[in-house]
Amino acid sequence: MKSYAAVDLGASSGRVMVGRANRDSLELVEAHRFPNRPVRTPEGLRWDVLALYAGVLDGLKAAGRVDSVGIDSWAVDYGLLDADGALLGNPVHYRDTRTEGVAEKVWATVPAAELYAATGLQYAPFNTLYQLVAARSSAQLAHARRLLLIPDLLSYWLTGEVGTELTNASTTQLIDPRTRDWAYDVAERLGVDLELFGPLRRPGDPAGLLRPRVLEETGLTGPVPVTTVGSHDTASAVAAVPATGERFAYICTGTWSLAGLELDAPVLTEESRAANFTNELGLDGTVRYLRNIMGLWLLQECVRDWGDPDLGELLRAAAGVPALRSVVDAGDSAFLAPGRMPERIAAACRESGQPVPSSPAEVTRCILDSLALAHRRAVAEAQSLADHPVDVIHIVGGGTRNALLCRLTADACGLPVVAGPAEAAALGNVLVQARTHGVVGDRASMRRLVARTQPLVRYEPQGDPAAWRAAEDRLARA
Ligand code: LFR
Repeated sequence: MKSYAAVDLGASSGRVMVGRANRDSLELVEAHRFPNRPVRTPEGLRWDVLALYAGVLDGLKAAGRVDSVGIDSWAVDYGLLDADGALLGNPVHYRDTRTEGVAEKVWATVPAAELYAATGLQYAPFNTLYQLVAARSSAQLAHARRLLLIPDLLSYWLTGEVGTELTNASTTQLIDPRTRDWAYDVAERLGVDLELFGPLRRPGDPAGLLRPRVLEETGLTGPVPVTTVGSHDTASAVAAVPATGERFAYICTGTWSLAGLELDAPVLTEESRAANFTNELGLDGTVRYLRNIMGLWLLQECVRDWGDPDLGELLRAAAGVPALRSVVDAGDSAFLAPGRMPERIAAACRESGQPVPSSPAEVTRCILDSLALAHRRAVAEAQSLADHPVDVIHIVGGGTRNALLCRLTADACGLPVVAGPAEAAALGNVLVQARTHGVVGDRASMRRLVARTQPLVRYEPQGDPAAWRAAEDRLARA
């Protein structure tokens, strides 16, 4: 069996996984996991991208013999290179505040409705477009000759070749989801130089060979190709959703919850814009029609604030707290920035006239109820906006380990939830490499392979649907 290294970088940790696949089996082993610790510098919040690259090299060394390497990470962020190909500064973190107020400036030139019609992208303050407009008069941008999204930057360091992977490029707000090419008009009107980006690449395209120096560093024997995968982690995760039919919704859980549908064409209606659904691109020209929900970030930040108590105990205690006492809007970008999360959640409850959760167990319950409620809304609205009904919800990613969240989501949505796999992004990354090398079949057979080989847990909806409806109304009135 062939071996594929999947580099998968998340907001709080990175990993190099080794996948082995053929038509009947799919195995994934962790070679190396390393922390991703953003740094608050005097200039703002930055990614420590050199530490990440060091983690990738250590991981490739630990991986041993591999037939190919694929890289995926979170979206929207980038590094700039100067004329010598050297990195200009540390990439800015998407939770940095530099884009505050920038959207309004952009909309003064290209109205929000026009921007949505042209790019299909949700409003999020961190879209690359807003970041670039925020950086417009910076010395770094003035000196930049190349802009590489995070996975493309790592790929460049590994191979010396530049490119812009399409699924991740679709999160920049500079891609037209109908043509799957650049939104030239938007870029021109907003003064964004598309020449900064390397040529577009699609999942499956070759991305170069590990450089001799990288082979030396990692002890690998060449040639080792880097294969373009869905380099947006969410695109890779959606590729590994173990759906066996067409009528499914997915929720990719982790730091974020990305809840939505896989479609053949974008939904660019005004209703869709008002509901803030995004049309990002997936494998094979598919559209990931989804909503960003704050996700387990809310809990991660609280846990950090509480001094890292045992998560298992916290969740057991939260399961015993009465349901739906207070809920917050888990889609609210007011929760985007780090810090003081328990206080911010308490304040949101107080301001909406609900009981204020005080113990960690109560706050945890409030967060999980709120996430389940946000999942319910997103799944219901996506179905109606896209006219694409579903019978099942697949939860993939780290949140599948949180049984309470999966159960609450099934109850809130009134639909069965199939949870797993937890390492969906790494599996999707491996599967695209395996497909490119002729080892597995098309998208549907990749999904069937995941369904046959990975442990999945099914949750049937229970409880009182009226209670969720009432909580939803309460939140809508707040
Ligand atoms: C998830 C994710 C989301 C994207 C957010 C920011 O890891 O990639 O899809 O909206 O991070 O990049």
